[in-house]
Amino acid sequence: MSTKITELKAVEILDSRGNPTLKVKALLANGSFGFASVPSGASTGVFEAVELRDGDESRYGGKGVTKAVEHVNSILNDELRGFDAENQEALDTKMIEIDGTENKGRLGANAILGVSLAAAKAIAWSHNMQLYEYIKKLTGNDSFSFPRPMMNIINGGKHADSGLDIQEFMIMPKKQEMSEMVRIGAEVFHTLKKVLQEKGESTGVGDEGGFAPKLSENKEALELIMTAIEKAGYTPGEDITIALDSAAASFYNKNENIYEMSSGKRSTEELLDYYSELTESFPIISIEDPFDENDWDGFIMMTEKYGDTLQIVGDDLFVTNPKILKRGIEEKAANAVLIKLNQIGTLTETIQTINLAKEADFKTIISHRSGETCDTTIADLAYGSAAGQIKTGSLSRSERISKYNRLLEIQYRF
Ligand code: 2PG
Ligand code: MG
Repeated sequence: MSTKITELKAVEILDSRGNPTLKVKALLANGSFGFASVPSGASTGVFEAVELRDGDESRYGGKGVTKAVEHVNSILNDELRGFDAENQEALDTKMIEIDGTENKGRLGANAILGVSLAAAKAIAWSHNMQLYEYIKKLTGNDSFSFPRPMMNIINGGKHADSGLDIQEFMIMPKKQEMSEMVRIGAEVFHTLKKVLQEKGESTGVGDEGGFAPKLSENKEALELIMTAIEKAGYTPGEDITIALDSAAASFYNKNENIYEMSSGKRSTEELLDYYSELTESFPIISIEDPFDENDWDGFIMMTEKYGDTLQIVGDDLFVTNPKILKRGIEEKAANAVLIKLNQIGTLTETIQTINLAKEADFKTIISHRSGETCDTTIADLAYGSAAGQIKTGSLSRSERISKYNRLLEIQYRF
């Protein structure tokens, strides 16, 4: 039976922050279909593909996505009806051509990504494959692997009003089995809640489900996490290591070329010293976006100095864009890349970036956005592409847990 597209349909739904996003359905001639919901960031990189929003202040404060929905239901549905979805690369290339811009700004990367993923899921179903099996085939990989998670248990930056400059304080349990890592993460999360309660701190959570206590210094957050790890019965550094996402663009003053933190202003060099202090005091193995995305010198300096022992991750820096990553590889501006489907807007380009990174011995981390739905595509992407790591939030809120649960289902062959 044919795998030609018979219908593409999008609707406007809400994400985990209560903001509109798209859910897309792709229907094939053989009766198979796939659904995909599109995530949305808050600390977005300047060079990300365009997330098309209506800008009509009378609906959702301008955040509606009816234009992007309409682009799926009219332009993409008309142009792609009869197109064989079997060839993911041809489909994604065709959408890029129809859009006609460098940054997917006409149709919207949110519209294009929704179709790209819904079609991939429909094809996987057509072949009676799990999505991760299909993704493995697309990546040309020869094995699956469970990702080591980065679990964001204290939220700062643009994801909470905790007052912390660093956006994400993450724990990384060290175990072979996914279910063990999820269990350890949940145990530490619950212990941290008790630690915060005992100190009279808030246990409300931020956008990614981590706690958002009002703290003034990043070190305080790290100390609380160390206490929670120990109280939960684990040894920091041995059983669990720490990863940070500074999302430094959010505290960078472009005009003065200075990082404005709650503990004072820092130049690039001073910020680098601050990170070195943190890594000496805590078992930190990974720092994401330690500098602003335009501060390439900072990234290069850090990679040269600490790249042998520390994972330095480009998120806003590379925006999952193979062209920008290529520059990063040539200039040795990091040694790892964060992978977000909606930063680039198609499955094909996302896979190109993953493969490019792997060829250059860069580590890859598949990531959620701070605005999510319960769509679990990234769990399959992490396992099927053997990316090595996944960043999908804390151990609370269903839009975060859904990805961990999907990985558990994969482990249990459920
Ligand atoms: C990040 C992400 C996800 P956002 O900076 O890595 O944690 O945040 O989706 O807001 O860009
Ligand atoms: Mg980031």
